[in-house]
Amino acid sequence: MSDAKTYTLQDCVKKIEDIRQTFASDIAQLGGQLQPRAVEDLKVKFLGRKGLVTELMEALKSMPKEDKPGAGKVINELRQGLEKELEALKIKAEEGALDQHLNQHRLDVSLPVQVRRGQGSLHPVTLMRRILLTEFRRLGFTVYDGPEVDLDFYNFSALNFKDDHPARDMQDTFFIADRAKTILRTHTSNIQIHAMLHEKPPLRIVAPGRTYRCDSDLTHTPMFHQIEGFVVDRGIDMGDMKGVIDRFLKAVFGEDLETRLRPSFFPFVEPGAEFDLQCVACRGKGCRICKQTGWLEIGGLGMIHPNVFEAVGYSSEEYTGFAFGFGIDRMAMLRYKLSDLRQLFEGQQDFLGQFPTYP
Ligand code: 2U9
Repeated sequence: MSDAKTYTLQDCVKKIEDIRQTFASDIAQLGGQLQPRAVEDLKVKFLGRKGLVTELMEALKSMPKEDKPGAGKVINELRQGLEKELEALKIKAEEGALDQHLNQHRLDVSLPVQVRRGQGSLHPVTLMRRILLTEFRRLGFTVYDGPEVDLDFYNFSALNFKDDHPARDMQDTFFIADRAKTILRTHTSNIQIHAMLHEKPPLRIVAPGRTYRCDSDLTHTPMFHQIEGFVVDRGIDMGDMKGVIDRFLKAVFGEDLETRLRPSFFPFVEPGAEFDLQCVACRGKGCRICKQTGWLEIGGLGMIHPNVFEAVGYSSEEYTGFAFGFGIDRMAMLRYKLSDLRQLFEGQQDFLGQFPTYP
């Protein structure tokens, strides 16, 4: 809220009225055709992390002390009211969707049985992972796996995340109940820490897998897939890093596409950068997919931080290395021209059946 200083109980009540009206008109706009996804989108708009009610709760902090209890109470009532209404709408939408499905797929139990064994197909994320791994194996990388439930040390401390780093916050990381040091990994870097502790350089490793963050909206799912890789040896430099990224992106998306690096920060690398690929849809001309920039943001990379080497007992005087990471889901969306990330996790046969049986 830009006018946070002058925000009073009266403003708050007025804002609540506005939110209620917006909510009512959003529902009216949905009309009779209520879809579960539309209800989910409404939930994000009003109760999500950046939602209208959440924003109002934030404004509470800057209100005069005497107004806070009253405002807190009415905002809470609003939130509980919306939660209840959204829950009821969700049930209604799901029932509607089920009725619609049953109407479209009427089953005549008197028909003779048809034995139809579908051939099956691979999930787009599996296809994308296999394509990526094929290219990385060609470049001499070995594929490693590791635990999805792991200790803080392998996911954070060994990767140079300080104790108060925001990524450790409850909002980002799923903690396993009663065991604060046990978490669902937030990236696949933990695999590489395990690998470094078991092996000696030279290393050329890729680590694909499921990762978990406490995040859910149109472009984030609580579980997503990442692939990370790294090379550790004597004399590895940024030229090696740029070469590997450029080679594998060209091999996967097309030899005519350029790649570029932009400086960025990650605790486990120094220097760090993000890497972009020329837009696969418009080949760099500028379109809706690349937001007219001609470039797509793909992932991050950098030279492995000396503190990471120290944490696993490698000499940072003797060895250098580079590491990179990116999302497999996003890459699958680009490759298969998918518009909605959530389709990847809904298990709808109509959607999944469109993909091939091998890459
Ligand atoms: C070790 C040391 C360094 C892996 C890296 C990134 C940069 C990165 C994100 C991009 C989008 C993941 O899918 S995403 O959210 N990753 O930007 N990852 S360097 O660095 C490592 C890994 C392991 C031992």
